[in-house]
Amino acid sequence: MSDGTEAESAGTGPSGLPPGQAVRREHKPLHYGRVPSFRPQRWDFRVFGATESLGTYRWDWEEFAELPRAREVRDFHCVMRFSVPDVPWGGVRSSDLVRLAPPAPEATHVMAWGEYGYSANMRMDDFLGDAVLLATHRDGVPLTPEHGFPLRLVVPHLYGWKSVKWLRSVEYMVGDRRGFWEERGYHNRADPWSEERFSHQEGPGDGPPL
Ligand SMILES: Nc1nc2c(c(=O)[nH]1)N[C@H]1C(S)=C(S)[C@@H](COP(=O)(O)O)O[C@H]1N2
Ligand SMILES: [Mo]
Repeated sequence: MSDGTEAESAGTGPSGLPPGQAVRREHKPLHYGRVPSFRPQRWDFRVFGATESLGTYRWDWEEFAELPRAREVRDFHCVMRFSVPDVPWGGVRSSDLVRLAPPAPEATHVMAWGEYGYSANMRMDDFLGDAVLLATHRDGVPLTPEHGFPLRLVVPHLYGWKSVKWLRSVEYMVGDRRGFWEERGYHNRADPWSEERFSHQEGPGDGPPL
């Protein structure tokens, strides 16, 4: 019984969300462990590992604030089956960071490190995705502590656990290694459009052996 409107495409929700996701407008903070306190004198952000120079890059809070800034509005998809539509983020583009801290040609993946050792791995091309930000702002104001103040990664095209809150460093890697949730049963890549939720769904070559 067609009313002339387009049928939903298979596996995709009516709102254009990835399959298996429902809208939740309120961005309820979700994380493992406690919210760290920010001490600007002690805070730094580092890029290390397989850099082109083999050296480590470091910015203190004042220096980080001088980096070029950008904005992106993107849906945010958590593996717990909710999506927050149209989240406005502000911060530094991963592509600008990589320009300032060039990786060695052999670097294929990155590990994003948060406070307390939380981590998430991703391919270099996912890290360099066009809307990926090292975000300091949400809705035009600084992040709240629960949402990652002073700095978080936002990788909107992958499930939310890759968007590391309280980001402190990025490690360039030659080859892949699993991060915190990727070692604990979650999918190595985490593409929500393919519902890459769990590690048991991985095919050969999707990630390092568990
Ligand atoms: N450091 C850290 N970052 C984290 C998490 C965490 O437990 N620790 N949880 C992730 C998960 S599962 C999601 S869905 C998002 C939630 O972001 P929000 O709290 O801003 O909604 O943060 C991600 N980043
Ligand atoms: Mo999540």
